[in-house]
Amino acid sequence: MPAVPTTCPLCEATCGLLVTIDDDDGTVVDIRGDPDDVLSRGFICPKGVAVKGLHTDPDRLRTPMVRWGGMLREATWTEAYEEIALRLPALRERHGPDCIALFSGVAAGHALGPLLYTDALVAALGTRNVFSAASLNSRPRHVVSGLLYGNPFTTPVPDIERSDFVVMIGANPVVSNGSMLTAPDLRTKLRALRRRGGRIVVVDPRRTESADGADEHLRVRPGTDALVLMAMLNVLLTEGLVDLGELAGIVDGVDGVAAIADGITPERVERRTEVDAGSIRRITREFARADAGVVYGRIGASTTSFATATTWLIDVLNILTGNLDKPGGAMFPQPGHGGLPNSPRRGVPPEPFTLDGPRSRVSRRPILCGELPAAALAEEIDTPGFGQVRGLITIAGNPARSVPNSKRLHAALSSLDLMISVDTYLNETSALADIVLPVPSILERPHYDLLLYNYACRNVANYSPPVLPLPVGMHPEWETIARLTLIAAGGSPDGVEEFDDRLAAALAVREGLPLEQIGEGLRGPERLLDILLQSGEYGLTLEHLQLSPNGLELGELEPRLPEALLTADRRIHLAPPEFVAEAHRARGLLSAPAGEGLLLVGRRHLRSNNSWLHNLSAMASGARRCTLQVNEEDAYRLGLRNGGRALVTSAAGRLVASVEITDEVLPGVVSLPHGWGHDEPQARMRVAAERPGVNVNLLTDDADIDPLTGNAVFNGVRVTVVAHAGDAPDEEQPMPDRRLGFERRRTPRGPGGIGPESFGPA
Ligand SMILES: Nc1nc2c(c(=O)[nH]1)N[C@H]1C(S)=C(S)[C@@H](COP(=O)(O)OP(=O)(O)OC[C@H]3O[C@@H](n4cnc5c(=O)[nH]c(N)nc54)[C@H](O)[C@@H]3O)O[C@H]1N2
Ligand SMILES: Nc1nc2c(c(=O)[nH]1)N[C@H]1C(S)=C(S)[C@@H](COP(=O)(O)OP(=O)(O)OC[C@H]3O[C@@H](n4cnc5c(=O)[nH]c(N)nc54)[C@H](O)[C@@H]3O)O[C@H]1N2
Ligand code: SF4
Ligand SMILES: [Mo]
Repeated sequence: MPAVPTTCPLCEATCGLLVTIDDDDGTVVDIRGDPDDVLSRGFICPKGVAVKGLHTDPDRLRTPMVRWGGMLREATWTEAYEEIALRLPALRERHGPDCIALFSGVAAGHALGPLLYTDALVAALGTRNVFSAASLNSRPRHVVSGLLYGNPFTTPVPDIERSDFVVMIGANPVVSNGSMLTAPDLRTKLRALRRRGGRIVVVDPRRTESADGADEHLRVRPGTDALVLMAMLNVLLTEGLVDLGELAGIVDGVDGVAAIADGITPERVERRTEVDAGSIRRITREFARADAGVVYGRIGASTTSFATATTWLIDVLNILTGNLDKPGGAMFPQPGHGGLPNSPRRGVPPEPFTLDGPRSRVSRRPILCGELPAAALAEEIDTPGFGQVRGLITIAGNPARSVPNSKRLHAALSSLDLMISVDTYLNETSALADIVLPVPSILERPHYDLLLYNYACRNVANYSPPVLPLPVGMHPEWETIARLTLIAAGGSPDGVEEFDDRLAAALAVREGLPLEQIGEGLRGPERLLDILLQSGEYGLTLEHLQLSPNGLELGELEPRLPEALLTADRRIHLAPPEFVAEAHRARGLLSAPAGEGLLLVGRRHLRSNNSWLHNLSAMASGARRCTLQVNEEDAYRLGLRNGGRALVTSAAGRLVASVEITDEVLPGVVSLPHGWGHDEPQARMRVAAERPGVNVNLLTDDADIDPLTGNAVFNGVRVTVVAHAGDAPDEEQPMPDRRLGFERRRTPRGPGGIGPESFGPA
């Protein structure tokens, strides 16, 4: 039986999979890690195996659905497009182009169709109401890169395989498998780092699986990291530890940064951050003296009220210790494809990044990277006036569960005149749509990680053709988006080939390539990819990648400064006034009262993928995961019982969750994972609905954003918790999650959950 290599698109690690197909009937026999994969070398996590379950899931959509008489019913593609052609242009005619909004979910960043065709759809819609998961996730990162390096997508990535000191702020890569850091099997990579004498410090209010494996864990008060980082900066500056190294010739503004840290000593921030001053001092010295160190921040750094200040200060620390653009520090990958603003070898350089662009209609939120903050989606729908959103297209997302203030958003989505979703499932969002268009399974489409190779710990390129042929009656996702584009442009959905030819020609022109140089016989995303590969740094073609089915090694990360800088003068201005102001705002935490109640933070689990793997029993079985973690001290004070229920209330809403008492969270902190709440009656995720869990975004607030970037705030949300009558239903009984750390520090309570998850090559 042939084993076909492909790439797992479920998280950011881009692991190679080997899919064994039955010769006789073409069914998937099994999936294991690909030992020859250029990046993952055989590593796979349980989600990679679950690609088979996703492929065979009977709930996965295989035909379009159209709402007729209030009910979503199976329809033909022709019927679905007729319905769209009838309603979309008419709606726009009536209310103007901005009345149709588009939301791209995170899965759109892991699939060639949406990655390469959504821009054309946006252009055809002519709307400014464009939203994506980026503003739930990484907008502060984009803004910091934009002002420091001249481009929002120029992202420094920890060079984890050569580093000897890593400070992780609000990241849990042992579970998430890395974010804005494409590096399969981070657990082994972090272990190797320690084995070669390096050190890992985790800064997190929860004792996470990554903290368990680290040398040190600083249990920070949620939302106060900027103070810890300013105190580190203060130590660097007052103890003469600043050493810009190679960066000395290209960095300005050190004085501006020094002013921010002035007087913010570790001792001064200790009470507010709950991080011991002695530890901050010692760790800063160790970090500064390390041969190659890196501070790395992810979701816990970029989704608090002070996300910009935190993200900026992370880069400042890397720069002031000379660790930016240095092997073992924070480096800029050079992917195999061009067309990227971070590698404008040919083609048109990007527009200069600015924060002075347009703002949203209702709350004057910043429009950045061409997008409004997702936290403004509900208000743009439910606030009347010129430019009000009346129609929405969602692609590969579940905003009804992933965007703050779900109650408001649910009401807003339900009030739309037209909603179209392109998705694998009838999830809690697409279930509200009028027309739902399905997409091929992961095994039925080609793959190349256009986005994630920007974050890869090694430069690689890996193209995977479809493992299985497209089934009869299924359309490739790029064609679906192309058809929506054609309708939005006022035409018929039939001219896909001609549209695609035009798109390819335009891309070739933009990338400065002669048309005759484009791979003969190619169409769709493969042709566009071929163009981007040719315009890339290594002059690759799709054919090169086809000859290397396990991927092509392009080498270790190399220093790229100053070439990679796209600031007007090719220098790094370390202290833009906007960031200085944000840091001043964070300094205000020192004098502000700590406030009442508890602070809510999130968490991720190995067998979840935001909101959409819960429909596979292999992913959803075992210990309950959607529990409210509460420290023993708080539980005692509040009269909460393990396995009992708690009413959690925030400024935005309330919910009842089952309680898990644990010392994993600090006193004063509670934690609920996101992506649960599979209780939408119209959804079709039957396995997920059996253990729905609760939707944490009923508690998060769309009014609470990181002000400079509009990014959503998911961590450090103020809540009150009181005991709620009754026990959690039997199947809701919480049990501690399995520990995935390097060493186990305690035995889990309860009967289950013992034994590490199966990691490593099968
Ligand atoms: N298994 C699995 N993998 C995933 C996903 C998934 O759902 N499941 N999702 C994918 C996606 S979309 C992303 S963006 C990445 C995210 O990847 P990560 O950022 O590595 O994952 P998180 O678990 O969100 O880690 C955030 C950490 O921040 C901590 N935290 C919360 N508030 C604060 C704070 O104020 N300060 C500090 N210092 N820490 C804080 C939380 O306790 C948590 O441990 O994971 C990706 N990978
Ligand atoms: N409270 C809280 N909320 C959060 C977070 C948090 O930490 N805490 N994290 C935030 C973050 S970092 C993110 S990225 C978002 C994620 O939230 P969203 O961006 O809304 O994405 P998902 O919930 O992962 O849902 C992805 C959907 O895409 C579908 N899908 C999968 N593959 C494809 C494909 O190839 N094509 C199409 N068309 N559809 C596909 C899946 O079936 C699923 O329904 O959530 C955010 N929300
Ligand atoms: S870590 Fe797991 S989910 Fe992520 S790419 Fe690898 S196999 Fe897929
Ligand atoms: Mo994300």
